Amino acid sequence: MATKEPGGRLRPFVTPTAELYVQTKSGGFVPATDAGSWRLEVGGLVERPFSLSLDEIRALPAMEEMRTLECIGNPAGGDLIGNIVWQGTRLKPLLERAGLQSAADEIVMYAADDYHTAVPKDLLLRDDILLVYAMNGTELPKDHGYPLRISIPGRYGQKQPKWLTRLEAVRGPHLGYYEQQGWSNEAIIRPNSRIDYPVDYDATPQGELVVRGIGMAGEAGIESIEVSFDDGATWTPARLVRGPSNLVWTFWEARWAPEKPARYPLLARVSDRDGKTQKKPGASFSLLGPAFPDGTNEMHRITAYIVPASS
Ligand SMILES: Nc1nc2c(c(=O)[nH]1)N[C@H]1C(S)=C(S)[C@@H](COP(=O)(O)O)O[C@H]1N2
Ligand SMILES: [Mo]
Repeated sequence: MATKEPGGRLRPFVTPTAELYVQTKSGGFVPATDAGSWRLEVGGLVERPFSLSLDEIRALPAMEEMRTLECIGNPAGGDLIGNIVWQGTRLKPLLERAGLQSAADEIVMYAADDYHTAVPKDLLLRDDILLVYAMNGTELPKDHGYPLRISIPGRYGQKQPKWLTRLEAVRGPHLGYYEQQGWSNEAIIRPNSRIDYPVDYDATPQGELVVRGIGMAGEAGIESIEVSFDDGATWTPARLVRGPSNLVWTFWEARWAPEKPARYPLLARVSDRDGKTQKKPGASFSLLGPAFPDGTNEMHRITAYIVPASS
């Protein structure tokens, strides 16, 4: 199963590592991390601080899970999203080994590039928080966080540091690198979707088309994805191809036979199982884009440019 992307290439359900977007605060800068001397420290308000080498982490019980990663700055229809099979180990036993003091309410995650961000300690104590050392079956590449990153369900990438070096239990609130600049401190994934085919303004011959795209919601999961061929006046339910869990994007498709050659405004919208849905793109202007500060729930709008079949 694959959707068309600009240029007509097939988009695979699992994103090849080389095609995953890279989002790093200091542009292309990648901190030098020497696996021999690198350690993960667990400290702060804990009973028993300790640190582990990469080999010690790799020796812990391994687990793997497919999860979609998305940037809070991803605009409607954007490419700052990908779906990866991550390999690593569960964090929870390590936090239990350290013993969080009751005074701690947040855990700050520090990284080798001086990135930092914090989450409530109860979130990191969940069973499904992963320390990740491989993606799609191979060691993390340098730009994706070698040697270690963290995977936290339901949150945008902002809350999931690459090049992780230290977990520090604190009495919060601790505002992280992006949070200090006004980005959401929750960074919870909002319902979002993209239309991949037809391609915005690409001359598309009239006929029966299979309109395709992706949808993503938070942990609530996707209830429905609908597409409109008349800028939201009427909606058609799309057929969904779901991943193995709510943490994975959903592919969607809908058949459409445009009546005549014309330009049609297409919209797609996700509704999640908590009743949240997407809103029509507005005219509001923000210097940092419509995704600031909470991530966008605006629908992706494209113009399907339908031309006579013979041309
Ligand atoms: N250390 C560190 N971790 C980081 C970042 C960063 O700049 N430094 N950027 C975050 C953001 S905003 C996103 S969206 C994801 C992107 O991960 P990727 O580059 O592997 O796609 O990494 C997150 N983890
Ligand atoms: Mo991001």
